[in-house]
Amino acid sequence: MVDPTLQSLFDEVVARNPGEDEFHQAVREVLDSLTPVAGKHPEYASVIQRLCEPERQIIFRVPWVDDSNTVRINRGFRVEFNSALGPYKGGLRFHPSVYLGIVKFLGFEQIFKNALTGLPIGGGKGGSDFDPKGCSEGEVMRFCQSYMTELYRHIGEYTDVPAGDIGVGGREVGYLFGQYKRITNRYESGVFTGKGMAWGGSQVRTEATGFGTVFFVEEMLKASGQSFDGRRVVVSGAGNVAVHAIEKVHQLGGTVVACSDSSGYVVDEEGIDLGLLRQVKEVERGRMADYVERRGQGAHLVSDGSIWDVPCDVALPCATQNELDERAASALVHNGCLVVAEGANMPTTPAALAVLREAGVRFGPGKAANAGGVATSALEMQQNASRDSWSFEYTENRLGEIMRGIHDRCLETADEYGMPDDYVAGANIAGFTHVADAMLAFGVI
Ligand code: NDP
Ligand code: 2IT
Repeated sequence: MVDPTLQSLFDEVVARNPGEDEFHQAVREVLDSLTPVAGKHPEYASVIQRLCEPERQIIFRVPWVDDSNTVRINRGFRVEFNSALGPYKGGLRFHPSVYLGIVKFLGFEQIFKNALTGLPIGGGKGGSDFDPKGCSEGEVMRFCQSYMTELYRHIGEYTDVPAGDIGVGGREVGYLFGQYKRITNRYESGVFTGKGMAWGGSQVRTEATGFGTVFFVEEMLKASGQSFDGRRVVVSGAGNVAVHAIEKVHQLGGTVVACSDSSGYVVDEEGIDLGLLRQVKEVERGRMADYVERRGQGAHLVSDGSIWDVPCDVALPCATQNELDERAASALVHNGCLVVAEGANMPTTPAALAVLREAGVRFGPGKAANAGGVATSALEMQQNASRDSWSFEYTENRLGEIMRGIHDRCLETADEYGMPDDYVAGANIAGFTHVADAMLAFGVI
């Protein structure tokens, strides 16, 4: 890091949070971007230090009973990172890899992402090391109910508003919200987002992260005189974000030729068959091999390679953190990739980002590119607060406007600080200054 004050703040974060590699990585990336800000505004130094310390961290036991009557124990987390702009807002992740360092990296990123949306939401994240894979419906329900039996006392529509993330979709949100309602005896719709349409959900929330990412890339392409039309696109993952990114790319005239899950990736030169993919992944909760088997000739599965070896014009990592490494970035550059944008949170390693930058590949960081999900969550909260519900078309237009606004804010901020076309710097600085100004106004709290 160039700035010695920022370097010492970073060293302190590492020393105070040992072993939390992903959190260090997320902090480092933001602090790296803040060098020009720290030079201009020394008054922000104490804010940066406070921003790196969550306002509150909750870790709890989640006991549940599996189908064979065995007691199982998982660990639950909720990190309430920053409430300068609104109630803590951010998803819950259920995945065996979850530990405090993952929840803190996600919560930290969420602060800046949420600020970028321009909507009144603070930053938080939560989850558990529970693995829903292979669990029965009853086991997932009992786990969710036990998790909420502790979480309910910490959340509320004006306090902390969770939503989904990896391993937490509509089914889990239903069980979680249902248990909250039962324990509190309140129909408090605004306490959770990503709800079903029959019980307070918003149109477009399910699609929002994937759609929003593609809207963002559309703007990136436009900024260099291009479009999606006729482009080859690779999307990693096959979950909520990936599926809706694929849908929107196809609507805009591009072709998604590969997608993946943790069992491998599929190449389908004709374009991924979205109907079949959704049937396999969302209805049957199957694997990529099931897609290939049903799709027949033309599609093939690669179970031990990197999806980033598939040549493409646009690459959209939509699975998980650090899935696109230096070697993958080199392969993308070698194959002439024009744009990489993060549908997932922090999927690109710092070394990979350096390779893409060096080669002049346009890069959309997750804080900006995937902000459409949480932005639409904030629209869901607005609808809940006014006991209203908007049409699909109106809500999608709002999402499109928000994504174009974020795109332009990134470029304008990057320009203002002398780093044209650097979306990473633009997103980090614009998000940071918004939160920092609110924190300065509040005094030392
Ligand atoms: P889902 O659980 O719906 O899907 C996740 C997908 O990524 C699955 O295909 C999964 O494969 C794959 N995946 C997850 N972990 C790994 C891993 N360790 N290695 C390889 N593949 C993996 O989650 P989402 O689509 O909701 O989330 C995807 C990403 O987008 C995450 O980074 C999340 O934080 C981010 N995001 C999500 C938002 C949302 O609104 N849902 C909003 C903004 C960002 P498998 O099923 O085999 O595990
Ligand atoms: O990473 C994210 O932005 C999300 N998982 C969505 C959070 C939300 O509150 O909608």
